[in-house]
Amino acid sequence: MKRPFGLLFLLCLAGPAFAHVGSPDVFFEGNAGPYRLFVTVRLPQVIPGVAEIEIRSESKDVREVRIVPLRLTGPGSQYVPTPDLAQRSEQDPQFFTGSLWLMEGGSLQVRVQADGNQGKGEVSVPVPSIVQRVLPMQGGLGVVLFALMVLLAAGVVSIAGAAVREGELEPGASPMPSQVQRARRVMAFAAVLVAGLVYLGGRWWNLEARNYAASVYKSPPISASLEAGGRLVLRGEGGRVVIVPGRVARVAASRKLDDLVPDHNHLMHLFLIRVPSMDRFYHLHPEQIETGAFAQNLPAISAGHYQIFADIVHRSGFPETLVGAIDLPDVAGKPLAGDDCEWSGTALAQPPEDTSESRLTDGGRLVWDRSRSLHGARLKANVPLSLRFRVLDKDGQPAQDLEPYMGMAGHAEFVRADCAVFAHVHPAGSVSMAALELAESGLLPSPSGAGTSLSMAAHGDMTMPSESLAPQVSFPYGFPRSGQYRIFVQVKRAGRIETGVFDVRAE
Ligand SMILES: [Cu+2]
Repeated sequence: MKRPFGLLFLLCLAGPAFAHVGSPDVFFEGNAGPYRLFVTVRLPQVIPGVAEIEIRSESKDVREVRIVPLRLTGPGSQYVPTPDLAQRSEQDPQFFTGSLWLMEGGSLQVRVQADGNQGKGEVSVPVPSIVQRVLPMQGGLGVVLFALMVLLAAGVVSIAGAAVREGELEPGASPMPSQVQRARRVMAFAAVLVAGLVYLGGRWWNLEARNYAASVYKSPPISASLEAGGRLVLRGEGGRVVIVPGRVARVAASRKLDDLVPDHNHLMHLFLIRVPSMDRFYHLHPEQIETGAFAQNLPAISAGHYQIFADIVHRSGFPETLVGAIDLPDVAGKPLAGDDCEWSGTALAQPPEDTSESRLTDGGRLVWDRSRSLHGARLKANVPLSLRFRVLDKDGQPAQDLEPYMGMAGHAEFVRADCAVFAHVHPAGSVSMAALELAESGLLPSPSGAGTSLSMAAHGDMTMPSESLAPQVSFPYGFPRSGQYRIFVQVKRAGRIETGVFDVRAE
């Protein structure tokens, strides 16, 4: 009976979770009608599982918040179930929390409805739902279940024996030796039957466990090769996502990248980072040359080992980051064009040093308002933050020439020193902008016309690129785990794309 005992345990087979890369929680800042909300969605490790939702209202006039999960696109996305009431904190009336069951993987959204003195408002936060790992069975539960199984098996065998031996006896009579004999044979048969059932049950359990383990999301790989003339060719596949976990987890067959939609103007955002020093950084936008294949004429690049992160978004609104690496020689390259940009500078300091200022090419500076971002002096992992950066011109004055870069006030990439975390974040948060557009298209416009979530200040006003933006940009994000991070913050000033770089340790 040792084997069935072992069968009762699900092994912890998988490593950490990936959605950007190693950063599965969703951070969002936007407007629900008249109310500005900061929404954090902490994803469960397993699906089905419970997501924890935290909502902070900027103003005091939100009385009630309701939340509900539903699909982002396709069947089910139009029919909104009855939302749950979020709990309002007693100590902090601007803070609301709630738990939501996520029943399936794939591209979901969390609808947030706020009600208060200024009427109702609604916003929708896209949530890529993935299986992060297989949870092991708790030891105590395993022992209890094993004991119950032994009791049940022994009970079945002894009941079968007793039925044959004593079922037809008159009260007070003893069983005949022939009945005892028959009972023994029946008990032996029942024992074999029960053992067979336990064995088959174990097989079924293991199959389920294996299927589930196969649905654990891993960042899909991308391979890169350098062709003559400095042309980089990339080939990738999508990751596997459980669509409907049930008796047997169904894993989506969408391994092909044949359903991509542009995310802030481009099908792919490609990041090349020289590692381990992180002293070279390129944000490029390759063209699709065939299904799953992209090509990019490289700018001048100095030789080294480069980490590749490539952001894409599927038609369903499900974002993925493809991960790879390539050793590059010195590439003469072509001049940068369009939205492409590069940065080169100092290597990551060892031991790690925090920085809060970064020089820009024209002598201006990007300054991280750390006092606003940090709770206390130290930056803690897993705490939702609004990281705010001020843009100063070369005279130290707030820059007046900030303009939208790919439709937004800024773009930030958070990279852990070992590349185990990569997140491409915007003023609206860690959500994919293409998914956010899908989420908003499902919302009814508010009567005032000011209803949808994207404030133009946060988003950057695409209709008036000539008008300059406020000289600051903020990013809602939480460092998913402790470690040394480099943050690349990108803004556009007077037609020039500028990158500021910040180093920080999260604890
Ligand atoms: Cu971006």
